[in-house]
Amino acid sequence: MTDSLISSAYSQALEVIASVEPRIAEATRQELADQRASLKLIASENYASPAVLMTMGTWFSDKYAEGTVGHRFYAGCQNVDTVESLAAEHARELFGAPYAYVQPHSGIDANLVAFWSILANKVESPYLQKMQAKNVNELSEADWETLRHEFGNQRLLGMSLDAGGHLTHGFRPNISGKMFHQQQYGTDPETGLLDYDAVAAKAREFKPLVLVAGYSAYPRRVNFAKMREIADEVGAVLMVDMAHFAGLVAGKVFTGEENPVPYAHITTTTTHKSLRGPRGGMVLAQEEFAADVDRGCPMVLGGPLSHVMAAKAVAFAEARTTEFQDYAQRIADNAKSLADGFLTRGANLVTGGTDNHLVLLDVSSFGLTGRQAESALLDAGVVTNRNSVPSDPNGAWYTSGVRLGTPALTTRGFGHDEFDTVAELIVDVLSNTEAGTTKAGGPSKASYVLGDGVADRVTKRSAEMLDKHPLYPGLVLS
Ligand code: DSN
Repeated sequence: MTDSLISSAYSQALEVIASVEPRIAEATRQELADQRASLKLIASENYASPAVLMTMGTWFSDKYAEGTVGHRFYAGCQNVDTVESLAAEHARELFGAPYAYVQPHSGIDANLVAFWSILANKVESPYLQKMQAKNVNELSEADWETLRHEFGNQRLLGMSLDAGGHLTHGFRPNISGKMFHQQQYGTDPETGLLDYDAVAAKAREFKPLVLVAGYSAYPRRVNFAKMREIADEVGAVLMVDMAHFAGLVAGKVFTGEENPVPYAHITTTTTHKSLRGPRGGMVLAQEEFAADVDRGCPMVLGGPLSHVMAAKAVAFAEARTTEFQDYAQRIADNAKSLADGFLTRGANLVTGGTDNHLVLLDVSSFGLTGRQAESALLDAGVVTNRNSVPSDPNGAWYTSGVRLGTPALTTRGFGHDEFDTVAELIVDVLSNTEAGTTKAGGPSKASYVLGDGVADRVTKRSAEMLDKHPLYPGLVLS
């Protein structure tokens, strides 16, 4: 697609929007301008292609399609069937998965579908036998009570939030920590690395039904063969949440034992992070779980977003190219450059480095909380998110870390030298930020004072790099 086509398509679309609600058209223009002008380092964000973005803006948005391909609760789903089948087919091929479910609206939804399907598949219950025989109406009150008891009494073991796991991996306040009896595994207190022997010991003692692997803020690769061995030893289902690194799997950077798909019973993901598709989720599964995952909508999810499933198909088509594989490799190479840039300037990184797409910077040596660091960086046009570090003394709200990822700026074309400069700029901001005080004069975990002139000099250096690597080059809005 040529630049002029994209420019005129978006310019005209914004005119149509402006004719109804000009403030939304204006906010949309401003969002592009802001994204173009900032260093986006949020590890879970990216820039989808114009083809992916445009696919989401169509009349597929208007169609209800609860159910699954060829088995809908609404008439007139023939084109949605085409879209969903194609997206699932691309996903199966891309990841080498026996089965793909492309309906989840987000990663959390995908995880809920996975939990549902594991419970439905593994828990012995009269409800399930009758449901499978399509005799749900025959369930007695006692059957339902048994089901509630059995579903509610299962165990899940996942990585703790402060070690890098996700809220849905059994964090107590999250629904996953309430629907299961849960325990969490952490990382080695000295190295910050996963200790497979410790995970195995915990699994042997706790005997979970579900062992969850995968992470949102762990800067290292995981050996999924070892995780599967642990799951098999204790009779657990291995569920892997690869939301953060799906692009590195699709791009064949994570292969062999670092590719979760052949080892996990169920793999979940988002489609918009390193995979660079539309916002959404997906479940990949071994055949034994397929029928239950397929009941995700309407058992767990609302109606599928057909326009987003269409965009997933487009994104998966992009991800099967050699260009995408090159992109995925550059994500990992750039993360190393970023990490080295910090280490040579004396900053502390959780685990001492990275071998995936993210680094976790411990900002306590700058005398700051994660919240203060995140805010000061934003003042200088560097967009990050604060994040807990293992055993974080500042908890999950203020935190002691900042998580930084390379997928988005790698899409813009940043390379080794630019990521080294990004580390330099971040260290400049943090070294010149002081923790503030509360109104009462005590130490504050939120307020901060950024030194004079720092934001200006960092923004200027960033702009030089951003101008060299424009976002959506050729897209000019009239
Ligand atoms: N919000 C995603 C992330 O930033 O990692 C996960 O929920």
